[in-house]
Amino acid sequence: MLKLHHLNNSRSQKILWLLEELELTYELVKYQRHPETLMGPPELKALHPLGKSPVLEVDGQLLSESGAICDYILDRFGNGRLAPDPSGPDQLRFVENLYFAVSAGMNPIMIKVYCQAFNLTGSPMDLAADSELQTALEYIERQLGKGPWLLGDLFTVADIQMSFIPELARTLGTIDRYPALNAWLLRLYERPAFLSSIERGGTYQFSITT
Ligand SMILES: N[C@@H](CCC(=O)N[C@@H](CS)C(=O)NCC(=O)O)C(=O)O
Repeated sequence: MLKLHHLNNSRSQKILWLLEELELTYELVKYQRHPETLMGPPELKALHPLGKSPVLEVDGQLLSESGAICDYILDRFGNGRLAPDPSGPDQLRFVENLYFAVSAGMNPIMIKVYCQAFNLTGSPMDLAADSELQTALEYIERQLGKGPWLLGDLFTVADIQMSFIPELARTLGTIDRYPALNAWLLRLYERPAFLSSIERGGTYQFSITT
């Protein structure tokens, strides 16, 4: 039995979307951010020592970290869907994208978020993070030159995971200078599984259309 512990307006939306893409049966447990601090509620902190969302519960066992959750779901339930042929030419970039989306791609965003919170906007640290963030966005933009998705014609879980980076980047500054990336996000939002994830999870304020 799969249960997704889902925080509103968070990267947990990506896992919800992945579950919908794979048409899996799962239970959804919803948590709401505090309206002012935006932190997760105490129930989420009590659930898992890391206190973050998403958390996937599998037959009573808990798995935190969105990257690990994606890996687990795809390994166990993917049956080759949403991924390239592991021995084919796209596998290396696929894996790179998946890890980048939860590590180096997110780091400058988190640094900028903290700079904003602690009145360090415009500081050397903020500017360095901004430069790293532009590199990340450029990396996505360049990959979209060969087709509708990051791996050309093949839609994969990397598209889902990576979409969180420009969505958050937009809350920190403009992403208008990346036309392919903007068109890709709009294309992603048209996927039926994305729409059902919104139906099930509720509004998602990081969508570039909100
Ligand atoms: N590296 C973790 C980060 C998880 C994370 O920071 N989740 C945020 C939402 S995007 C959260 O739970 N925030 C609520 C809080 O910190 O109280 C992952 O990829 O799952």
